[in-house]
Amino acid sequence: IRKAQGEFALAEDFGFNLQGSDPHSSARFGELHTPRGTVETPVFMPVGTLGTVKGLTVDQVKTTGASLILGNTYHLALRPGSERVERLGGLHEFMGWDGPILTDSGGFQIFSLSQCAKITEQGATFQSHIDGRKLELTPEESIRIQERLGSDIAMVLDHVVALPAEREVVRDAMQRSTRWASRCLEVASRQQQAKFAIVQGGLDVELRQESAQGLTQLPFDGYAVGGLSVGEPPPEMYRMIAATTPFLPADKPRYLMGVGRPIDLLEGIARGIDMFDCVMPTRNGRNALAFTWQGTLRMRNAKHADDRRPIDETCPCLACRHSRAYLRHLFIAGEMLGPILLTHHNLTFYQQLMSAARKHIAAGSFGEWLPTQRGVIDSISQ
Ligand code: PRF
Ligand code: ZN
Repeated sequence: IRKAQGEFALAEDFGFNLQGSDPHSSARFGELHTPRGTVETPVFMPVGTLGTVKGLTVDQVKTTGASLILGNTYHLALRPGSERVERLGGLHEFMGWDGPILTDSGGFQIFSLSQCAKITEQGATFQSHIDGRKLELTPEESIRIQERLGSDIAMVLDHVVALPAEREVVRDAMQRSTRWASRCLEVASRQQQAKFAIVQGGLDVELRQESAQGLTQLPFDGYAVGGLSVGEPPPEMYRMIAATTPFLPADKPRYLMGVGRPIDLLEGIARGIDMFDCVMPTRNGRNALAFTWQGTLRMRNAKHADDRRPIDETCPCLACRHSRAYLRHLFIAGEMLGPILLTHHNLTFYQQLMSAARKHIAAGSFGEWLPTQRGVIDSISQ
């Protein structure tokens, strides 16, 4: 058992092997071992909030190159319910994905989705965004839900505050998040499931460091940086990442939650981040925005109407078997294949971006490569 003799133990069959780092930045590459397979890092996790990466079959998700996906405690607990998922064999069996899954704890979703959430020391009370039911989520219950879902990596319940906020409010939420993280570890009973803590502390370097120092006293399998990409300017976010990662153990994976644009992933990697998730490739794909190495393309734009070229000549995705003209037509006609194909393209692009980053780190050229991407992959392509 996890807590033999009142002690905590790290998860079984879980480990992180650092394989190398870049001489000119804090970028690293490695392997994350999970009971359901090995993940090469830096890694991007497609978001599968409700037990589906919206629009794609699990086989299609695999063909984008994705190895690890994200699910959400908050959404799955509301619908279809974690007991039901458990009875049906767990989340992997339920959705048909046999690779590793990371589940988020619900902390951020309560903060961003539910009306009039109230936080006490015990936990969060909030209204369901589906039917308005009043619900409570404690750190212990979040872990029990994630254990029933059977994910490979569970996140602790954290208290995320809207920014800007008074320093005392940010400090209070950060310190509560640390106490909650400790309570999460105390109830954890599934030894095959890794547990990750989440650093909070707003845009305050000292609070970020206090958070990291508190959480790293506890035996977590990995550490996330939370509370960022909530509307602050990107340079502020980069500054917070750079202020936090030096206080996290080098031999544990580091996960930047809910980030971001392609350039944000590269800037995160340069500051020592190993894992990312974001709805950007999927949500923007459904909304006709394509990511490319030359920047973004708006596929509804009339300029594509007669363009026989694919989005990207070298992209192996399902969308790039078709012309820009055809993809534009699908969106203009409101056909569901448009969002499906563009989701596949964007996820494929994000995976290729991570693959290129790993190659450059391994070759020691990441620090030189990153500046060549600034202002290019984050531009509006002509
Ligand atoms: N906490 C949790 N999930 C998250 C975040 C967080 O701070 C973020 C912040 N961008 C995204 N997802 N639990
Ligand atoms: Zn493509």
